[in-house]
Amino acid sequence: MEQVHPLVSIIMGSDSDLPVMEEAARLLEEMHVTFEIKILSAHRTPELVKDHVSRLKDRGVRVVIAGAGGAAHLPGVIAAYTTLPVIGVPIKASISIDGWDSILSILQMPPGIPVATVGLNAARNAAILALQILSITDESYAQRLQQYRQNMKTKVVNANQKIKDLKYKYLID
Ligand code: RP5
Repeated sequence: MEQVHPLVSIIMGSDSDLPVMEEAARLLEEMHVTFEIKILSAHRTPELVKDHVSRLKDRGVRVVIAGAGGAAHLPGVIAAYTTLPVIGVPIKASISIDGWDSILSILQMPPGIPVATVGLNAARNAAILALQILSITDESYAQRLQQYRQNMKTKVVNANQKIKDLKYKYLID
């Protein structure tokens, strides 16, 4: 591993978000991307958020993935303290109104401080997007993404074979 610093910072509002956000960590691990994981809350530890996020760029971090549930202001607050791209993951927390509170508070940032928002609980997509951003300057990540896509393609092709194996009498192929 070349980098000794994290390229991606994964931040979430509570340890209750971890089961969802671990999907991002697993993908980054699989793709050999260095990362850190921090639990920081925009309303419970606001000064820690400011302190951590304002140092990210100098520490070599290139992309932030931020997940939160409920009235999820954490990704927006992080975006306010850095010019690094922030990818927001809305999380369906236990207090959630079906996830909509989180989706809308991350997605509907007022003009000027955007958060690139993925789908509900879609932490893996956030990690893929982070990898795509990193691959602008490092072709090796693009190659790993191509392999990842190739693996997905193989799975779909194999799934079609399973349908053929069902051997319906009236199925026209
Ligand atoms: C948010 O409130 C967190 O991101 C979490 O999704 C939600 C609930 O937090 P806990 O009460 O489980 O700590 O700040």
